[in-house]
Amino acid sequence: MVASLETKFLNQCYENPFMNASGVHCLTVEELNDLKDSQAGGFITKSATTLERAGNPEPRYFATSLGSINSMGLPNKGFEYYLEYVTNYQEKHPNGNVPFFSVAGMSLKENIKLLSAIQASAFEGVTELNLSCPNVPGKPQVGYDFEMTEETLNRVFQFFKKPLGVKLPPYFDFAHFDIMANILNKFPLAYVNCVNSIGNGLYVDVETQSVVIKPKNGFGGIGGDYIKPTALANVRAFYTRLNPSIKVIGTGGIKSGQDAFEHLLCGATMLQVGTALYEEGISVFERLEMELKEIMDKKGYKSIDEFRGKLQSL
Ligand code: RRO
Repeated sequence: MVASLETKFLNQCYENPFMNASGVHCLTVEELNDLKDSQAGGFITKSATTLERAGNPEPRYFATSLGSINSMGLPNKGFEYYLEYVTNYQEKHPNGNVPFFSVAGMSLKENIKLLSAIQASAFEGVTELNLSCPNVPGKPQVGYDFEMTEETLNRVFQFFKKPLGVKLPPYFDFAHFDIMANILNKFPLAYVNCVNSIGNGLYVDVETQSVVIKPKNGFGGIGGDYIKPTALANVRAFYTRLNPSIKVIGTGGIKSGQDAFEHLLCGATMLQVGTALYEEGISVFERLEMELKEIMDKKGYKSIDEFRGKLQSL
């Protein structure tokens, strides 16, 4: 195979565009080290809140034949745990790609506090602000509140000078793509990550006539095959609307080289894998790379840059 998957993202060079999606295989130092030792090009931590959280009651993740439903409820080891991991990593690998650091405050005030602490820290890597957690009872997603999104970014960019991306929920209407892109284009964002899970779906087990996860009477975020067309639409919609300086990370329904190729064609630069990583384990990255290279070889592409974003219209 001759194709190279090398990917430049924010002045860093990654061997390939694949990463875990935040939340999958990244809760503990052990899991993060598994990702470090895997074939993934990069990796990201579980979204952190100020204090450790146990998350929602179990069962809180369920795999179906077409994907997954989850209502984890933001379980995480707390901000300091992950800050220590990423800053230690940076010290030990001065020329390496440090992990992305995901944060998800439960309020504007908490987001400001978390990002201020990152700004004041030695961490030089990429921070992802999660504006789209669908699973905390009583806390609507910031990404669906346009005024709150703009206010948040206004406040954040008054002091935050390090590379910052946002994790967005899926949008379903051209009016919403336009409104959101107009807001995002006002800020020096490094990237947007499209998409988080489709919020508040419901899976029914006919056998037991029951829901399959315990929190929120079975409602939860949908991932996997179900969401690929929505993810591709969001990648494409933002790729074609955002300033070229704002990159797009594609997340949603990537479980084969073809899925990855489709996301890249729509304009994604990095690719994150959620449900498929959960189901297959970290060996998924090796398979995805092989499959993507095979497709590129067949089509005669030697690098991703030759086809990224070049989706044809009819
Ligand atoms: O922890 C979760 O329940 C969760 C989060 Br923070 C998120 O951003 N997306 C998701 O599907 N689950």
